[in-house]
Amino acid sequence: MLTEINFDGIVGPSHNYAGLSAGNLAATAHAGLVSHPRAAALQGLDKMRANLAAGLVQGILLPHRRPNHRWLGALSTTFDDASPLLQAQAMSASAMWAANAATVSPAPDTADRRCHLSVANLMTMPHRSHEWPETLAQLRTAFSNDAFAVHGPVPPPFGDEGAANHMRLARSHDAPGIEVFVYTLPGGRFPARQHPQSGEAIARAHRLDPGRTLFVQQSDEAVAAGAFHNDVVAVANERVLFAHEQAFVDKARFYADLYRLLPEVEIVEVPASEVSLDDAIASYLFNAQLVTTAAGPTLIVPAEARANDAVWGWLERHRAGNGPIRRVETVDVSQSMANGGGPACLRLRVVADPATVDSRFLVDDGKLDAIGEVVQRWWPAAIEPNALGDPALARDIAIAHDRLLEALDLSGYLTINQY
Ligand code: SUG
Repeated sequence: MLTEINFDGIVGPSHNYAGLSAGNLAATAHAGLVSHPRAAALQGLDKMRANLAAGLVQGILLPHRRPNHRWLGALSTTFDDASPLLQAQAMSASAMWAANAATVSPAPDTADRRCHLSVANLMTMPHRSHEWPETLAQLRTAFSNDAFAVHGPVPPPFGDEGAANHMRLARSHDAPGIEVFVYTLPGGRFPARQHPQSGEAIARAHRLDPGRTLFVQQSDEAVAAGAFHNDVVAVANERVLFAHEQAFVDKARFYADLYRLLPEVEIVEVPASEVSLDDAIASYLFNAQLVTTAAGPTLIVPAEARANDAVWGWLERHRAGNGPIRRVETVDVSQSMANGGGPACLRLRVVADPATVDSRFLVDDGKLDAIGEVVQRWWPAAIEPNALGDPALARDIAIAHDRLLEALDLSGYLTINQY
């Protein structure tokens, strides 16, 4: 049976605050702070436990091997000889934000009725541009069943940041959907990471019906205010679109297209007069997991949303007014939030039959406990910003990674060498 599975990225042992993502205001503001990889990974595991308790099917994606010696080799250097910036880029734990791993089109939307996944090239940010080969290896392992088609990345210079800029609306997860590709255009204050050509290429690769596929431009003011991905200002689930008033350039046309293609759509728009773009971005109200549970549509927001009076007030009024979002849950992912990654960034949604997924990538409470034990034992408690180039730290991180893969019986998964 087709169901939504959330695959969360396990926070890797090298989690740090190097301030590498221009336009990501949280990451820039926290550059140089001491990070806490162990706490970060445990926060992520607790979020997954809460999802399991809510009756959701939960999967994982693995942290990547760090430092990335292959990438440094392709740049004709080594970890010891590299500049501090290259060392930080090679050490990045940014693969934890699984929403940037790939774009996913579930089987009911595709001409061949397979679930298609395209790995994201993440080419705009150097520290993320070397994620895709290892992500692709994981996707090819997790989704090797014929029910899936896994694609390589869109070639540069077309930037693609995966599901963070893609939304799907449908009567129910297992019904044919409307797929929405949100893009940004260059020329603004911050880099435009999602180019329109990427979404167009992915829609072709996934064999989507052009009549049920929309391409929508994110507003420049949202990018300028720090919405470096669409999922910072909008999220969709089944019939519900939850978005900030200023998220899109031409919302009238977008909404009209949605009403035409999916008459039962419910658009929940938050007006700027009630929650400013700045409040929305600082609190990550929209970087929530909007999920279907027995209690109805549930919004899983970061604790920062509760701490913001304008945001929490809006959510309370929405619930009191019987709006489509029936429940709001908060989670503590503060270690990830400080790098600009909320609950939605940490997960990749895949609508599929869980029986067709490699079971090593699916978790229950027992497996989360086992992962927690590895994290407690092997993940560094803290990383000082100036320790990122320390060879002893690099060694410890590699050992921690080995221990996790052993615990999950995934030591042998293939890494694709694209260099
Ligand atoms: O790409 N942060 C990530 C955050 C990604 C959030 N994902 C979604 N919105 N779906 C990024 O900007 C910070 C790393 C650093 O600066 O060291 C970072 O890469």
